[in-house]
Amino acid sequence: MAEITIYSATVCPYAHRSRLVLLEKGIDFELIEIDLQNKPAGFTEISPYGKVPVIKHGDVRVWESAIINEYLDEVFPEPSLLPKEPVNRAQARIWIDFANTRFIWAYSNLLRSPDPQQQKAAAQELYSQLEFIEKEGLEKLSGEGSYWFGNSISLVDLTFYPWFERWSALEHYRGFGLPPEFTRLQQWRKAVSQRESVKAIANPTEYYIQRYARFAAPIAKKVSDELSVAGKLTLEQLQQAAQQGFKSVLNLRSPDEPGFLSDEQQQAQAAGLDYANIPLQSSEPDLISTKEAIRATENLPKPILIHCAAGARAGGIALIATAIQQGLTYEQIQEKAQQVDLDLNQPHLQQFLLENYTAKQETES
Ligand SMILES: N[C@@H](CCC(=O)N[C@@H](CS)C(=O)NCC(=O)O)C(=O)O
Repeated sequence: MAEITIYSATVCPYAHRSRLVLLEKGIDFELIEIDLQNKPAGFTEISPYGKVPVIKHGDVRVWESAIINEYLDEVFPEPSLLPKEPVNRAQARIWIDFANTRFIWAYSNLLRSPDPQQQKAAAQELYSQLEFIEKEGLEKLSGEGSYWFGNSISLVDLTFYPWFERWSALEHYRGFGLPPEFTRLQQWRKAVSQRESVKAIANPTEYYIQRYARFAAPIAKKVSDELSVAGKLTLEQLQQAAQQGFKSVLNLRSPDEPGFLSDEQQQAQAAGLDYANIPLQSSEPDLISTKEAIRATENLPKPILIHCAAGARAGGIALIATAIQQGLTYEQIQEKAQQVDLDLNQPHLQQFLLENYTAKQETES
């Protein structure tokens, strides 16, 4: 039986760190892959925070990647992954803390933020952190070597590296490549990427681009906690919708529209989503179908992803349903449409507004 069991997820950079430490030390371990979207029952009995990584060593359980890594370094001391001198050990811990409290935060902010202004600020923040690593870390501590502390790999290298293996996703979604002016950092990334341990579990660029799509490229506009709106969906996006926590899909396209996915219902259901198809014309208002669509928004499990071809009909229905459910005023509907960039002139929505708001305004005046 393996000495260590690690509960991990391939996509997770924190678990990646601890797997690298296990490999660098040549520890015999068993890896249990956890599907984070569908965690096994009772997982919190193993992982109190419900997160990966966690290791089991006999009766001992350790969680939090940075703590796991130090535990492994103490229990399996060869080769040592912390410098010998207390002052350098303190330095190493300062950098591990920097990774955990500052660097990862800026990195995720840039990747996850949907707002271009926030992305700009996050990119600036991340750039200054890279500069800090280059000048205060690598230039001062690496000497002639390529690793953080010179010629020997340490916990600091393995702590940061997983985010650098995933840099292609940042480049793809945010156009933020690793700045070429940080030459030490470039050299460091290359040296670490060539370690046997790193190569043994490296994933290709495409893997990260695909897996990070759900954070970096939201497929839908959120109109309320219950309703979001999208244009046409690929089969992969249907699966992403399920991963993002949607419970059902309402398709407003007619089966004879070009590009209608004939097996969308089966695919949605296979991904665990409830499904309804209520065809709505895109150019003419249609009271009966609109009512049916609104009824579907009431009956389907929430949150619902409503979609059509370009998102206009879906936007109209989502706004009508939200207006009814939340009792919105005309001004509030206008405001919401503006916030999420939806078109108020969509025919079904126009008809609803005319019937409900103009009439009301007339009786009030
Ligand atoms: N501070 C933790 C972070 C671990 C973490 O956030 N893991 C994520 C995957 S990358 C997770 O398990 N998320 C599942 C969840 O939060 O439900 C560590 O260093 O181990």
